[in-house]
Amino acid sequence: MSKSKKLFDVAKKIIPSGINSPVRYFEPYPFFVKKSQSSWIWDEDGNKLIDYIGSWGPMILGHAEPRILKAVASTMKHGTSFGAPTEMEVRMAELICKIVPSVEMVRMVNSGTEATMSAIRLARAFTGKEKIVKFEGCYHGHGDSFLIKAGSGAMTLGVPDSPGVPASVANGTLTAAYNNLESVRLLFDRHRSQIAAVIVEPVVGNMGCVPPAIGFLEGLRALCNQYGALLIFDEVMTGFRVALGGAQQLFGVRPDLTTMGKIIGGGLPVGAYGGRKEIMQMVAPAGPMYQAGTLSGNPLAMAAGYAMLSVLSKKRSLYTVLERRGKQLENGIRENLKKLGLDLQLNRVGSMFTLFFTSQQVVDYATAATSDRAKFAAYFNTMLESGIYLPPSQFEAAFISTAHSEMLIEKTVKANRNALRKVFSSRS
Ligand code: KE4
Repeated sequence: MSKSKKLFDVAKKIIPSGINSPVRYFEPYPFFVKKSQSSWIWDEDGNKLIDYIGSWGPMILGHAEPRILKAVASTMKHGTSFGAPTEMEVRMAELICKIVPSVEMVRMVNSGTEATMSAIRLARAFTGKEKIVKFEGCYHGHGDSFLIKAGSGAMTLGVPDSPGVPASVANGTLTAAYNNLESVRLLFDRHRSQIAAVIVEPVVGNMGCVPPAIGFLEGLRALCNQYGALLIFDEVMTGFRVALGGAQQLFGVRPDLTTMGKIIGGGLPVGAYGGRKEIMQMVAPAGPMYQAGTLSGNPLAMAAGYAMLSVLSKKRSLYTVLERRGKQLENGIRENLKKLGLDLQLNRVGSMFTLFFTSQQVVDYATAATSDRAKFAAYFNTMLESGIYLPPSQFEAAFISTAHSEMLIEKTVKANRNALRKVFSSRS
């Protein structure tokens, strides 16, 4: 029996499904990771895999990046947590405000979920209104207000509306269709003075990768201005990923608040929310809106995050490399689809991508949901057997890092061709 299987058999008795986050699960059981380096991870049985998950986004520079490891190692000698302010928190806030176009003031938290929960509480406090608009298939963490037609693991498991969320909370969340401004306009017409904020993944990762249609983000900005609602860009995944300044830099649309996570922590638990100073000044103790956290701004997390953002901000050419690798992978997969006569959909924005097993162009939840999950599962397992680790769910984005060389991308393209041939050869 494999070591991963042995670990899984113990784990599933004492941890729900044996894993600490649903998206990590796949049949018959997930492998357990022993170590990582660059674009590689090794499981407990010595299998070496090219990793396109990268901890679900943070590992944009690859695993065990020396400058990040050094920053954490040198920091931990002086202690691991103080619960009091440190210089590194100031330097981190300065760097975030310098990098992210719309952020004038920022508060550190410990996860993307904390960031989005805090951002909507702040929007409600600032506007005095109660309802929020989210988009079907978008995922903003597991806060009660967001588990309404949610994406990511909730969509994968078929529980987009989780039990345990009180109706009183669910009623405060209105849902619209992504890339459909008319569906948002209708909600504003009906609930005009009650909507505090629209929260959106400016490039969706949690239905799989879905880019914004031309004019969509600009349209949301205009509607929020018209009706006095705040526009919140959830850049937990896109922040520092699709551009150094995130999707708001890439598409030139300024939200009122931005939520951040993943890359910002360099692999350690960090989230953040920030935006216009007049809004952020409402956050306690400067203002009345309460939000707190024992480990917010933790020294080790700040050291890792600051090292990560410093590397990204000092070497902007890294984004050119990410785009080049993404284009190489896209061209290779499109060539495979053409040669095999397959009508599948590849969506990519920079180093985020998803191959959808459907012939429909994927622009929202409804079109993403037309994907053939059984075929995707067969593809995922075949790629895994070839040493390529992709997200186990059709409704997740995969990620390229700067550590993914041209040679590794070429190897991935070859594995993609063989996997597609195998999955569709049994077409009967
Ligand atoms: P966390 O609480 O997992 O740090 O962040 C929540 C979150 C918020 N907003 C966006 C756009 C996100 O993508 C996420 C988390 N993404 C998932 C992957 N789809 C994290 C992986 C997991 O749930 O284990």
